[in-house]
Amino acid sequence: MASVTLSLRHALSVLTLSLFAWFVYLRISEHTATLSKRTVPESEMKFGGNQNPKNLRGRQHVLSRSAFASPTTDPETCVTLECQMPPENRFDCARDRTLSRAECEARGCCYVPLSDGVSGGPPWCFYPPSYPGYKMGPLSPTPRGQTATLTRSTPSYLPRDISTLRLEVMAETEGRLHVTLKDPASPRYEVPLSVAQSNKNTATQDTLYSTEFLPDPFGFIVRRKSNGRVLVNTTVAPLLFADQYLQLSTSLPSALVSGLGEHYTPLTLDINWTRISLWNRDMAPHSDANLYGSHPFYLVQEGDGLAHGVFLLNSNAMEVALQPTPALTWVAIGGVLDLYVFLGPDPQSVVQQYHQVIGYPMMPPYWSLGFHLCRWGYPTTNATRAVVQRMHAANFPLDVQWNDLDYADKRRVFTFDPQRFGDLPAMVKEFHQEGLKYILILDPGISSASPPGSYRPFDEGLQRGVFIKNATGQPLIGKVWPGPTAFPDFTNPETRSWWEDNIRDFHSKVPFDGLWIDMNEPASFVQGSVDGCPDSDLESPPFVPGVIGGSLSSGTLCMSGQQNLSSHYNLHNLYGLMEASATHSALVKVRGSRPFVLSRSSFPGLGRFSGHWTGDVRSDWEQLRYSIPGILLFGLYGVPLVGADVCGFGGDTTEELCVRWTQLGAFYPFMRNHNDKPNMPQEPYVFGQQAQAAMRSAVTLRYSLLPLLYTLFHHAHTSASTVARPLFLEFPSDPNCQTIDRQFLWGSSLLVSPVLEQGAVELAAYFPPGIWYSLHDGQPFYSRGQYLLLPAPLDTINVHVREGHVIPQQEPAPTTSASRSKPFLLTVALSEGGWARGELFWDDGDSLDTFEKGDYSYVIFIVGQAELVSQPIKINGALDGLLLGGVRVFGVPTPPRDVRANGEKVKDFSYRSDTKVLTVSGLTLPMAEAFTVQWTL
Ligand code: MIG
Repeated sequence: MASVTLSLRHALSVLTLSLFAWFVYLRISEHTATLSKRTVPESEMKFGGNQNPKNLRGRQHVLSRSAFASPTTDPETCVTLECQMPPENRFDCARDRTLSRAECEARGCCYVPLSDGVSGGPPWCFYPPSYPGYKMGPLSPTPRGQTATLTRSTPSYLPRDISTLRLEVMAETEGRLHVTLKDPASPRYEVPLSVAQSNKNTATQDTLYSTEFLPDPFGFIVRRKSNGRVLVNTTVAPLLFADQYLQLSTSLPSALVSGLGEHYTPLTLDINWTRISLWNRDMAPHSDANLYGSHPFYLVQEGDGLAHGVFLLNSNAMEVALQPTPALTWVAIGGVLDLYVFLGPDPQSVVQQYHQVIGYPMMPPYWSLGFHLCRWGYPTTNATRAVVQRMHAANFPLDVQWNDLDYADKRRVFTFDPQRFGDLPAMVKEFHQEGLKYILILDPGISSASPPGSYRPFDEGLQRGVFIKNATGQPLIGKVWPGPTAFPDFTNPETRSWWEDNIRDFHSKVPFDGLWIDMNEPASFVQGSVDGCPDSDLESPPFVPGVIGGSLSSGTLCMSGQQNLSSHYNLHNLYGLMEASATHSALVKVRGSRPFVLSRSSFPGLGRFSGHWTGDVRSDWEQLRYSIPGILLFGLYGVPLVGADVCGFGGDTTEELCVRWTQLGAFYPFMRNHNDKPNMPQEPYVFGQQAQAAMRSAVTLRYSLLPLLYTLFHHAHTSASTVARPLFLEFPSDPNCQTIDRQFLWGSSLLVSPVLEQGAVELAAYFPPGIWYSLHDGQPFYSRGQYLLLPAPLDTINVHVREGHVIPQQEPAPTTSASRSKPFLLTVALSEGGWARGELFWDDGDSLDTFEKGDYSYVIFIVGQAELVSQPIKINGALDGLLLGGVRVFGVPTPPRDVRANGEKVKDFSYRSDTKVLTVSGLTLPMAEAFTVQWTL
């Protein structure tokens, strides 16, 4: 025992010495730091202890705060010694601006410049472990969990600290922990998201997590029970909770972080001192910019196949900082801290647990999975008609024709130009007769400058008080396409009904099938309003996250704008979500069938009402490549109906790029070719014959796969699975899949490997272990978990079927209304042992709530021992008259002697011994009835 004590003492003194040596080194290196970007004022460059009284006071906390402080430090030097931590463990105490030593120390923080200090690296001003925080009172039980009071006796450096907080900890489900921190004295703004709460407080022995609380300063730790892993640890840095600055840091168990959109990033984020701002903004996608939507959710792959997620339900402007500790800091400039932790334990379960909170995605109409064609700059109805005709003439599938702003009279929504689009109603009816659908754009800005009596949406809106008001109570006027505009306040129930009235009225003239809600960040061409914005704490908060334009009102409305629920400062990020919700329910009431809404701006929960496109992507190869993580992330965010503008929006496309983009776009859950006004046309028919053929075959391939895609949407709608799926979600324990975002899956069965580089005619694609069959010809690849070089000439997109799966397909046709009655085809990809399984969800494709009402059919296909059996689990008439026309079986080892369907011999079959594919054609088996197809080996 004595020798143990002795050697421990020895170790401690060595530690003290080496810390001292490092301290000296750092102090010296300060002098060399003047060349770096954060210059140290001459007056600050002196040796000596930190005399800041706050820091001295902080000393008494050192022993209770174990994270980085050495318990052995000499009481006389500990103040400085506790600043001696590895740079990656520093948490920034100066997020708002660069501080001098004096300013930093006045905050009670450590100031230790780094000689290699580059802007964007470790902070020079950072919290000491002893930084005074909140003190936690005793935990007491509540019907929903536990609660405690937190008090801060030493003020932070922020204006208007909230010094008493109420902590609530709710074990809502086995895999979901909910922690809130609020002001018990006066209610603060909270996001109006009604959460699917579980009423019961899950018994702690049943949860996948355990929690620990550190009382002084307050912090909490969430562990994964199964392996003790710390998933959340907020004791690494102080909790700050002031009126306009809420900050919570946590360590991360791994550097594999995905989420925190909407940004132009890979699937997993760079955590090397990255700052990410969440603030909805009309901004063409590029790196380091806050884009159209905000999703304060991250998923962490823990490295061993397990994963967890965290959601901060807060709609204020936010900055999230990632650092290589690894750790993450949330900073929100308002609202409350309302945090969910999802325990998985696998990534797909994390996504499901998240969607249980934000809502499962809507079921899209079947036609919306077809090909959409749009551009800004179809000047007339006749030009629009001609596009459709040329698509037909060139034999391209097309389901939905769109118009952009061009249709509107003086660019005012709910009107159409009497000259150029005078016969718009007739055009839409013609499209309907051809089996097409029609969608037009609808911006939220309502023109406020038309003479009174000439534009009803504004006149009535004024009367009904539906617009966002400025600080003096007048409608706030910004500027968008029609000129000066007022902005509907969708948090006001009266606005929703006014919106619905306008949609009904316009729909009675132009029977559109869906609405495209653009500019709903909301975007404005003037900052704040045409009259500027008043001076206030809302307009200039103490801390502004790093947003494009530098100001919160840049490209949007004044923060002091008054809405029914709260200020625009609090509600800005919800604008698109609220508009989507109002538009969705208006379409339900007006059309009575399944709504289609496409929204640019987004927030958690958008997927319940709308799809999303990734905005104004440039027509270039890099943007093509980044569209994959873009759509995959929106799947995690609960918006599975998502795509990028095929062939790119900004700038002229090229033929090769447009072919490759059409091939990839054929596997976006939402596929629309859309183009900016000044650009060269990029409809598929404008290109050369070879390019057209390649595009046609990609779109046709998509149409043949729509029964699978629709079934995947059904699963997303009913069980929150993803449609376009990152490989790591499906193969969580395969380390090779952790960051793959140049390939993706449809559901669990199809692997899509597109060409993303100019001039490439082959690509290296990763195949997780198992057998993968080329969807094209059934050629098998037996992977040990390896890359394979795939040929990919211009006419080819590589798609592989995973062993063990049955893919429901249908003969393609020029529209989905035609393809839906064509014969089905089943593609069977046998496992090593000769098994496979698949499903088909089928309904009328357009009615409301068919699943909820039980008005659908569901068939399971099971294959084993050289027999395919269909099991109609539920039949409602939707499959009546539909036939199975053929079967392809991949991986049949030897030529079958005969093939039987429902016991009767089939003549029409063939077998290829090179690829081991059995093809059975000419079947006429009713899909609504159980059937068997056997092959005898
Ligand atoms: O300020 O409606 O992202 O798809 O074509 C541009 C015109 C407004 C932006 C959309 C884009 C659309 C365009 N809109």
